[in-house]
Amino acid sequence: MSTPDDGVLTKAFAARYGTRPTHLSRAPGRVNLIGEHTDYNDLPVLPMALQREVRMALRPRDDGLVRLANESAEFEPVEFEIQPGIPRSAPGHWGNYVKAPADHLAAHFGIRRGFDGVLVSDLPVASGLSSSSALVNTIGLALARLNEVEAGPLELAALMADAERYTGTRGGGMDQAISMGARAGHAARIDFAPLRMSHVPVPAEWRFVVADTGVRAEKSGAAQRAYNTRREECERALRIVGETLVGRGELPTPPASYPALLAALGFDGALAAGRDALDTHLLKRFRHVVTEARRVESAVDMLAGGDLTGMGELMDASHESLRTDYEVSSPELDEMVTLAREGGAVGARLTGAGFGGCAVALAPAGAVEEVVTALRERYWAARSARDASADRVFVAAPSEGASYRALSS
Ligand code: NG1
Repeated sequence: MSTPDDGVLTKAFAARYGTRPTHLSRAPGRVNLIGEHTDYNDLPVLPMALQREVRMALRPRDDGLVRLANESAEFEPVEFEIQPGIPRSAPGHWGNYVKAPADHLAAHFGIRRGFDGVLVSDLPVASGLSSSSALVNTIGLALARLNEVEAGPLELAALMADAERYTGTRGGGMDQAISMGARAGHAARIDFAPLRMSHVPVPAEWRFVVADTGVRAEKSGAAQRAYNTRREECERALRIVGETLVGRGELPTPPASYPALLAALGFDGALAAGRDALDTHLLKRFRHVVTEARRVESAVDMLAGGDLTGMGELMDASHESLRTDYEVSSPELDEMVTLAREGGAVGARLTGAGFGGCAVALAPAGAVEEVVTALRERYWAARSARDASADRVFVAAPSEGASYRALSS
């Protein structure tokens, strides 16, 4: 049976292509609860999928053409032929997120069959809620299924993380993994290299509030450069710490990854080695990454044990570390986090890469309305009424990962 959403999409599809769509592909956005800028260092994260998502009605074609229209007038239709080495659209063009999975699946699985599609999304763009990975997953899942590529959710998620790098951001794999593999009612601890996922139920009386600052952190501009720079700094810090440890005879060979360093030295040993080996700037980046990984481990215990206050404290500490050591917060994110706490949240932090986008706050069910009202009235009422729509601040529902299914005719 079609949901009302499917009905709208089916109509739009028929109006554009003069026939009915046969399938629906969808993938949710995510909010990361804790573990920021750890994924590309192969250290764990703790996100959950959102009730907001990208949905696409489609009909497979017999040739290799992809034709895709976006219900939002902001995004012009895209059309291209599936092949390895698909020419890119201009930097920042949404078509690159459609071409990315097609290019990657063509190169690795030789897929050749395209589709006609119409797509809608209720995820805000460039807000740290992974609208880009939800789009990549929606397209990638559809292309994999209609070309009969045999890959389970985790394998597909890893492929999509590689695919998204086509767009120019050297991202980690968190977003694609949670969007592809999430379980309703659960957050997930995700580990990398190799990708692993373990589902943790979200206590029934906990509420995560997502609040958009309205400041876009475009992954094609300055935010992309700042993100890629952070990643290089982390690699450099690891290399210097490793070489210093080897030079002193404390390790036989430099650790190849952050998990290897932590396995050899533990959290405190790694922090001490960083203090000895790094200059002030690199030490800040290194300290954030190592302490954030430790916070993720504790947060999994807090979630599993229902320790709301403990989880709130970890979220506060994460924000502080992102603000002062990793330097990816902004005045608007800091304001949102402060207002959330003043409104009754037990903890709050920026979520996603930072530089703008959203904050996430934790509150007990009984206090959540006050937190939401505080953020709407104290943050958004101070700004233009046009921007202050109710969906700028919403309560996240831990949702199911991506799916692909036939539409009833
Ligand atoms: P956002 O801000 O949602 O695009 C980015 C990366 C993640 C992760 C976070 C920081 C992509 C697609 N996503 O998320 O992998 O590194 O920043 O924790 O690059």
